[in-house]
Amino acid sequence: MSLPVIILGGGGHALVLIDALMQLKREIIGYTDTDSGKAPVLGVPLLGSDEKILEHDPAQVMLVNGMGSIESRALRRELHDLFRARGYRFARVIHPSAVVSPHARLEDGVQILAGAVVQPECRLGAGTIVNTGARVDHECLVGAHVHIAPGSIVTGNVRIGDGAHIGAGAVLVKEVAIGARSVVGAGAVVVEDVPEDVTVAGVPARVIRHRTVK
Ligand code: JB3
Repeated sequence: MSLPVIILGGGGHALVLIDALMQLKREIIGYTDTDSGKAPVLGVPLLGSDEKILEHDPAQVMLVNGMGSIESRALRRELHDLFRARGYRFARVIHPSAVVSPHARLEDGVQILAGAVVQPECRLGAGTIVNTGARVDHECLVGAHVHIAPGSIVTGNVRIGDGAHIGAGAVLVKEVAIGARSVVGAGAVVVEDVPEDVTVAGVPARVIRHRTVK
């Protein structure tokens, strides 16, 4: 029997997660948000701020991290670590239309959304998002809190470091490595390794910025 869930955040990413959880018939207690004036999301009520979670026994609920955007990537990881340290667990969310190999390994809190594909012998770290229609092909090693945005294609034997962002519609050719926290711009085609903490864009992808914000 799956435990009921609480969603952190009530924005666009949370909306998509709530829709998936409803299709999975998962009981949703509510969502938390820093904005106290938010309306219910698909009928799911706002519980209040994140402190409200502490009123629930960590053995009786699971959390779902609704922080999605590039601006809140660090916050997504911070909230995950904060609540894990307090004994809460993050549920995996796998949309019923996603295709996930039984030979893929998914850590806690991985989110695989509508129409996404994850092929065998992939490893996805804690909290990683494979967003709508994205594909992760065979034997990819993906770190924690990576966002693989809608429609992107990660081909075989690719490695992606913690906290990286793969923009919508990007293509990573086989065996490339993306450094931790780096950003691949939407529509880029990555044909060679990308270091840590940079932004790349274009076809073929080139470094356009060195990132200072982690
Ligand atoms: O690209 C796609 C398909 N989706 C994007 C997603 C991955 O990222 C989407 O288009 C957005 O760009 C983004 O969605 P996200 O992260 O839901 O962003 P936004 O719609 O701005 O909602 C963030 C919500 O989190 C807002 O309601 C904030 O008030 C709330 N928030 C901010 N800080 C917080 C906190 N909520 C909680 N519980 N705790 C916080 O510390």
